[in-house]
Amino acid sequence: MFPKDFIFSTSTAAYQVEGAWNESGKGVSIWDDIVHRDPSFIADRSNGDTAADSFHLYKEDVQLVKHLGFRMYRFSISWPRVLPDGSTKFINEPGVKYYEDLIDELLANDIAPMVTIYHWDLPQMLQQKGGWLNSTIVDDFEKYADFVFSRFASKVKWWITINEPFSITTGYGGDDYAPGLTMHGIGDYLAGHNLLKAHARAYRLYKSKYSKFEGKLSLSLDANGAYPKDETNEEDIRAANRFMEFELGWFAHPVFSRYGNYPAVLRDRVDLNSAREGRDDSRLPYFTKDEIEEIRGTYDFFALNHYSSRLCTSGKTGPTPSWSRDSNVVTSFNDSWPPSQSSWLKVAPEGFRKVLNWIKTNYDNPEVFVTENGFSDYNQLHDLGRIDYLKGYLSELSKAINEDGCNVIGYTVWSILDNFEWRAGYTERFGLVHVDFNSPNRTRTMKQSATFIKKFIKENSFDSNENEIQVMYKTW
Ligand code: GBH
Repeated sequence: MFPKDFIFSTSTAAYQVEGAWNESGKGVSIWDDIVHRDPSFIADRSNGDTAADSFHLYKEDVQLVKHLGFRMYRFSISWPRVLPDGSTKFINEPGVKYYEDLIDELLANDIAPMVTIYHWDLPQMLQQKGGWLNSTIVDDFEKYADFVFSRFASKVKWWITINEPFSITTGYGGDDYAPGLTMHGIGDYLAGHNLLKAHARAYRLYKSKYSKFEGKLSLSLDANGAYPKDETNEEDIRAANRFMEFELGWFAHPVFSRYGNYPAVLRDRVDLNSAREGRDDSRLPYFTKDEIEEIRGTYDFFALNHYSSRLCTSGKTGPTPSWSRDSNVVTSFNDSWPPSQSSWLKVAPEGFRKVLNWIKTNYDNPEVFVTENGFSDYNQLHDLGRIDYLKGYLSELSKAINEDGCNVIGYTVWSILDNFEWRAGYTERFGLVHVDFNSPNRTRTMKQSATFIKKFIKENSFDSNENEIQVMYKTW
């Protein structure tokens, strides 16, 4: 089903699995801050203080990754674990050592590390001066990235600067994530602007200072698939494309398109709405010509996080002002799409193929690495929903590669382990491996999907799996 050198990977993020939130000199992040200050921010009032305890159990995690046959492991570095107040003035060597040990353990087991430099756990000290809203964050991030490269570039060949800038903006414009600000239609665009600049800085720094290590860099962009609500309605077709431009194009166009900068439809709509609201300036900041050039082309591959899809029709929704109001797209789900434990995640595998083709068409068929894809259950070992999901999404991925000519080089399951699912706490579980969060040693147990994926990776096909899954289903 997949090319010979295709890479299967699996992933986690620091705050979601490590725990040890105040151990060995670690500083406080915006997630540590919000879960302690406002427990009601999290569905089950839980937090990541201990999480899956991967800070202590990383060797066990590496063995699980290896056992399932993955050739790569994507994890993130906690900024405040290595630089407690965010700046390079204070380096927390025990924190640095944790990642050195993890990387060495992976390499000793023939697993390539893919390192995410920023997966949402901003040092609280930087949030105190505005976090991603303050343009000084661009320098702070560049220095942090420089530090990370200086310590790890000789061993790590795959880098993600920033995970899901779109999701990060919702922490400033929609209160979905820390820091939980609600500057709809303003804070989100400001944060997005600085996130793009920060990514570009880190990328250019690597190319000028560390290129001898020949690493590959990108930023992970999250995108839903978009279906016109009525496939025959011209306006719905335009709405679906507008949704793609607003969610994915917002960050992809400046980096991956031929001319750079924000997508025209985003620029035009936010400018127009801003003027209508009587503002002097657009809520979406402008890049200078130099900035457009600095950001354009800062990638070695396209990193895509994809989970689900939306039906799109045009119409007003959300507060004024807001990103959703600006998009003029109303989204919904098709009733026929099977649910997961997450309200935002319905199973629509063809949407995956659509997104891959959209990237191929719009950005000149770049190399794509799928850096996240996965399904949430509700604390199960017999996770047949996840097996169906993976089957569906892997099939569509193989069609995108083999029939459509999309240049996809790797695929990552989110996640190897059940972990702290941000605002959902431990109520939504994405692991191939179950974690007992009530046991002091955070017992790990393989779910049925772990057996499924192991066999699939080994045989590069579902064929023999088919029978086995049915047999397993019967025994249970
Ligand atoms: C990823 O985000 C993250 O990178 C990862 O850390 C996370 O654990 C995983 O997916 C599963 O969530 O509730 O309607 O406001 C995926 C993209 C975007 C999905 C924001 C949830 C909130 C939608 N996410 N979205 S809603």
